[in-house]
Amino acid sequence: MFNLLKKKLSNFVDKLSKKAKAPKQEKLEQVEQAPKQISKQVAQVQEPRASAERKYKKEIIPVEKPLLEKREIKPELKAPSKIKAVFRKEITLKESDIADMLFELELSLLEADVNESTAKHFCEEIKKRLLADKIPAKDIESFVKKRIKEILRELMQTEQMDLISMIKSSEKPFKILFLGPNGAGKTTTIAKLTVLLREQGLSSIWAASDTFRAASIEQLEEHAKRLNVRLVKHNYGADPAAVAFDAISAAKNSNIDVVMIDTAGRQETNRNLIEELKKIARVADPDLKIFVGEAFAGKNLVEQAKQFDDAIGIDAFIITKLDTDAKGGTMLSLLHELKKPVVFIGTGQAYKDLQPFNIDEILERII
Ligand SMILES: Nc1nc2c(ncn2[C@@H]2O[C@H](COP(=O)(O)OP(=O)(O)O)[C@@H](O)[C@H]2O)c(=O)[nH]1
Ligand SMILES: [Mg+2]
Repeated sequence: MFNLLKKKLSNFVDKLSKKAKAPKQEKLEQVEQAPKQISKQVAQVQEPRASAERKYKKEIIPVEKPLLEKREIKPELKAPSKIKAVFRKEITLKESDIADMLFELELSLLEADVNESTAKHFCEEIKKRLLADKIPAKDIESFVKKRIKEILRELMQTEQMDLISMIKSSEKPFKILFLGPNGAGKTTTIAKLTVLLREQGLSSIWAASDTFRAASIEQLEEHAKRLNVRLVKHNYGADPAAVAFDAISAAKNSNIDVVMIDTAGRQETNRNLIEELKKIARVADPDLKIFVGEAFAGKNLVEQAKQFDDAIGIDAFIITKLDTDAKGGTMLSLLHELKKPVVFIGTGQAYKDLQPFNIDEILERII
């Protein structure tokens, strides 16, 4: 009886709170959820393999915290160092004091998707520098932790890139070519970046230069409709470079600030794709070539980014899907091996989910 009453009451409260929701709020939510819905619709029409891939990716459930616990990273002082620490203000560490700690550090880097060669290099460098450090005897643990982060930050340092001032100070139109594997988030990122630039008073036009993948043009068209952005498109199978060329001409004629060129990717890089992208780059002569990759793609992504860089040249990265359980170590490998700035990170499927990159937040997830 009591349970029945409780259930009725909760249904009633539910109904009330639904009614009370302001219509404006609902509209806002609809717009914010748009990329998610569009991707859903697109997935339904895409070829079976692609939608199977998509389904697999959707099953990666976003979590608040990383799934793996952080490993304990602290030096284990052996007897001689311990004795020294009692009598001196500063001590130097011995290799045996930090061997276990470096092992744990290497494991946590690997678990966070940092690739093997980068993880090894980081640990070697940290070892070299820690052994040379004079460490305050009272504060060994916190000093070492701080120092490790400092060294990592330094090893991954790239030049800063302020995309907005770069666009504002360049000749119009500013042309951005988006590159990267299939499903990495290029199309969604274009929509997100358009919203972000619009807030800065910058207008955009899109080139639907992914003429390869089923439903890619419709996906971009849906976003264009919702965001009221001009889109230049040809048919499937058309020359992607010609689409880019037309979008640039349209931007010049209409005094539009930015041209964003969406391109096709493949899971595996192949010659045709590289040749196609090279041609787009030749014809469009972009001011910026952004490689879009997923945070959990790991080693493959670094290899693919290197191939793209060799063939076409990459200026910057946008790393997506940091809202999933990915710790973001892929980014450390990319930064270290390719030395290009990360201009933004993707943190969800809504238009607002594009944020500036902060290396400390990523390091905080890992160590
Ligand atoms: N969770 C999450 N999903 C994203 C993010 N960026 C893109 N996606 C999703 O990833 C899927 C593929 O994106 P899409 O833009 O079509 O990739 P493209 O093939 O590189 O153009 C879509 O379902 C997007 O909604 C992100 O930052 N977080
Ligand atoms: Mg796409």
